[in-house]
Amino acid sequence: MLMEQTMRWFGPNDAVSLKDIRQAGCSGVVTALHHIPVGDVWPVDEISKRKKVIEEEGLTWTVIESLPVHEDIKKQNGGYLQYIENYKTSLRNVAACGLKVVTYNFMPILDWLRTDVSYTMPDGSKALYFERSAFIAFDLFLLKRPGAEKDYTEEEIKKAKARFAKMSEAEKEKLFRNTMLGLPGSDEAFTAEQVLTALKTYEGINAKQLQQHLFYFLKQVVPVAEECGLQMAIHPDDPPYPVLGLPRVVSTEQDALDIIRSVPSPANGLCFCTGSFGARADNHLVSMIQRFSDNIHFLHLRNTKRDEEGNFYEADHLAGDTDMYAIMKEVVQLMKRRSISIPMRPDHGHQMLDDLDKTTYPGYSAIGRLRGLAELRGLEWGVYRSLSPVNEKTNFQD
Ligand code: DNO
Repeated sequence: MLMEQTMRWFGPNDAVSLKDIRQAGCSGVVTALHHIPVGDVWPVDEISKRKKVIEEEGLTWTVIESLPVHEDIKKQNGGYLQYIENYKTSLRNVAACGLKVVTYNFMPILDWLRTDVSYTMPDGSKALYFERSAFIAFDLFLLKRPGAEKDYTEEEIKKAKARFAKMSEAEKEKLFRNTMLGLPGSDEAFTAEQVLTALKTYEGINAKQLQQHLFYFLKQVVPVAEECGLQMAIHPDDPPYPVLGLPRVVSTEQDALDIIRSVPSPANGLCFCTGSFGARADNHLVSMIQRFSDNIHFLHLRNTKRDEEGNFYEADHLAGDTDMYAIMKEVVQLMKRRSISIPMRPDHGHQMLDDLDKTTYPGYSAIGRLRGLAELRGLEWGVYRSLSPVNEKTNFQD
């Protein structure tokens, strides 16, 4: 079996249409009800309405990305018990509508973070970039997070100061805007006040506690997911280490192992994002896929190129530090062994060609993702055929 090929779609307001996604060669989309406030129940009629729109275009709603977890659940305060109940109801509702995979993350306050969402590559396309010195400069001199200096070495602070001193006002403004992008699917950027206030609410919550809060949440919701035939898939932290003094609990192989062991169940799994896990040199992706093979319910395939200073940019899908051939081979073998098809999406893509003049959500322009998907699809097909008897399959579309 081959992977189920999908793309993320941000809903009816997305500049990339369902038709575009279908023409890129996808059979499904990955989406969410972004208009429902985080923590509220997803009602059956809203889910079925969205599902119908997708199916009318000849696609399936393959994965929910994301059913977001309310901040109170992460902090175990305020209305967290009610929010967990709401989450369970949403799970039951999405299952009743025939959906199967639910992605979520447990990153405090923010989702993925970059310092530059239009970093120019040598070929003129634009990539997402995380530059450590620029990030430290943002933290110290733009956000002005109280106590931030404690998180960095003297050397790092010196470099960040020098980096900041060389920035023009426009560059500073861009750094601020890019770092404070809102949550996926939202056009509303964070303000410094919002982030500083939210950061305060995490004071006193260390990684151990955040992990306990995650396990508590999983103990509550995984049995419900299992009972209604759903697979939960936690997305790793991006970048996979602490930022802005916030704890992180989904960054390493050990983190993933602890999560899976906290509630052993086929419903308790991972969204295996090669881009997020791959931004750390100590995450050995192929052996992680082998180790977690029974619990990988969704794949984000993407590549990053790191340097010794902790900077990374998003490389072409087959370039960068991650050996995509080795990953693909492992996944193809895993799917053969388990007789399953795992949904996959090319995660992010460079902004290129006609898309350079369009406004799309950073990382989610159509043509760059189409390129990534096409390369990954060809790679998968080549690996699949090379591991199959010659007469087993002759055509990709069969
Ligand atoms: C970034 C995405 C993440 C992901 C969430 C899952 O492009 O992979 O935003 O959707 O973290 O909850």
